Amino acid sequence: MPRQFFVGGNFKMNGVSESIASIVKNLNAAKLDSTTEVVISPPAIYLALTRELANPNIGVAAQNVYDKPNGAFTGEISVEQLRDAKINWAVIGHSERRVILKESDEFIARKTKAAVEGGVSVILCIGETLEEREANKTIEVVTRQLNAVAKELSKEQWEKVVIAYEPVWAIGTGKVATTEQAQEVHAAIRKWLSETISAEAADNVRIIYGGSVSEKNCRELATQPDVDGFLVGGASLKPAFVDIINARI
Ligand code: G2H
Repeated sequence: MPRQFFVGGNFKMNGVSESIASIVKNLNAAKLDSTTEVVISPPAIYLALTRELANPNIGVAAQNVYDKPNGAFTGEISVEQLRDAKINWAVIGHSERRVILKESDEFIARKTKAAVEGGVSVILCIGETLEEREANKTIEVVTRQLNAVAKELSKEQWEKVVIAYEPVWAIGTGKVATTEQAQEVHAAIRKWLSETISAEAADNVRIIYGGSVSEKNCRELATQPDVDGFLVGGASLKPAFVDIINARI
């Protein structure tokens, strides 16, 4: 079976109830490619509102989750609390959290495990910085980030993960990876899945691209054999998000 195209909208720390409700209502009313899985990720405080307003075919993701089940962890949200709010997805390991909040590969791996074991699917973000790309370390870096997660997950649990390759130098910069650059890294990630996890995981796990995806560049990126969709930041707040969801029609 072909992998289902996947488009995530990462609102980051943007929006208030009125603007988020308006984005969701526009999505509800739009004609979306029914073969594409759509998941939107508002700030935590608007998760319940978004879940309540969004059509059932639109998934909702938290932008983070903690690796412990409960306790004295001020400011954190558990997997059980997400499930209680009917949130079935979490973005984990976004570079903004890796870089600004100093989240380690191991911490991200533990959070991924906690989410998957608790029934929350994961959009796992990986990617290299400009310095790492210029030092020809792209594959080494994404492999290191994936190996940390592989230590925590069983082979079967990878079916609950969507891998988002997001080169840090392309995030919010307007500088998108070329189709060749994206395809090259996605193919290397699929080879890693095949060699490290299983042939099934290589066939089934979606590898999506993130970093300045827009309605202008999405169609060409979507033609690449190992690009199974997108994680969209800035453009997910705009009407153009619908065009990105519909990149293949
Ligand atoms: C990368 C992406 C969404 P943007 O962070 O995760 O954001 O599309 O704004 O580069």
